[in-house]
Amino acid sequence: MKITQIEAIPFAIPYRKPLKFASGEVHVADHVLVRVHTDEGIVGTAEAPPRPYTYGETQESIVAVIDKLFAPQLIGLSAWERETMHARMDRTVGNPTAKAAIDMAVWDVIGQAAQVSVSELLGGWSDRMKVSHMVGFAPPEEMVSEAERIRDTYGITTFKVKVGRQPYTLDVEACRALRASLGDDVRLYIDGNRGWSASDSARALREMDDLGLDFAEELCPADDVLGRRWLVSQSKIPFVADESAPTPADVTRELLAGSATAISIKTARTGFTNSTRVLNQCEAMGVEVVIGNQIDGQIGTLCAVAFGAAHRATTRRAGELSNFLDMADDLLAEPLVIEGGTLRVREGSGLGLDIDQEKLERYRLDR
Ligand code: MUC
Ligand code: MG
Repeated sequence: MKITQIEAIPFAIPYRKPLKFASGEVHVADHVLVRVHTDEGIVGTAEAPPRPYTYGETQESIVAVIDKLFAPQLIGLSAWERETMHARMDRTVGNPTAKAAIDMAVWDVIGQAAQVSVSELLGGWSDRMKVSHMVGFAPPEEMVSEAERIRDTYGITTFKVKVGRQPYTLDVEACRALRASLGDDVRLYIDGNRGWSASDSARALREMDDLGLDFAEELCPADDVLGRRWLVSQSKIPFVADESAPTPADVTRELLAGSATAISIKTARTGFTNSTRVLNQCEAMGVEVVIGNQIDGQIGTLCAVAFGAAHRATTRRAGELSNFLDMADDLLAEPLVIEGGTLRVREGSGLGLDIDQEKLERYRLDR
């Protein structure tokens, strides 16, 4: 089963409600649909979300690196030759979401060929995950009403609160308001996207000590090397590396350096192959993980839940699987549904995703 073509199709779907956080804002899902075609007629699909503030990729750069470098290096290989594919893609540094989308689309091909769901191939632990919702920057009362709406509509009871604003007390106030109105039955944790200094992070954590936060993510930059270690060494809750640990090697470096004590796994940047490596590393080192969200659309979310549900360690915490709720539309023929705070893996072989062709024609930017 040989790879005959790799398509990189840019598309744009607006957000009904933009997501704002310390390192950026997302108003439009300007993603790239990746399709891997084979000579047996099987087509694998995934999506790559450009996050210039996190990885330096843009929609144009993702299309260019796939069209000009990856597709010519991979066409002609058997879809089973995944190590060779990665060795060839890794000749090019960076470009994590472009590589990850190809990796996941190839897994989709393999699942379809084997007539097994990718989630079962990966581990088959469960057919669902509990969902955590991300609450972006807004005045505290709006953050509270958003969390209440999400809880009441979808049954979601875990919230990741974006922090990292100046002054840090604004975020402390928002977290306090969320805990006061949602009560002790919900789980809360925070993500600073490197917005605070190490010392403000330490102050904020102290001032929120009574809020029962589950963990804290990227409060200050990992590049503030000693400040970050100092902060992590005094944190009473697990400290998650997200954008500072986008590769298996970075995960090792951050953990061994004492710059993190837990890891966010995002299939959007490590695909299924390197997410498995990261998960295995974390399990072997006794480090907790959380399934993160790269502000994925429904295709990316289906990939994240396929991986997260497949493993015991990733189902211990709710996965971040709900950002797509804020998009005005999407490309899946059958939209994802979150019910009772849970998202299910798609049944069927491969990833089980069907693209609505009419919607693709409407939103694609290359015609
Ligand atoms: C997150 O967890 O940080 C925002 C920036 C990014 O790289 O991912 C999102 C969510
Ligand atoms: Mg994060």
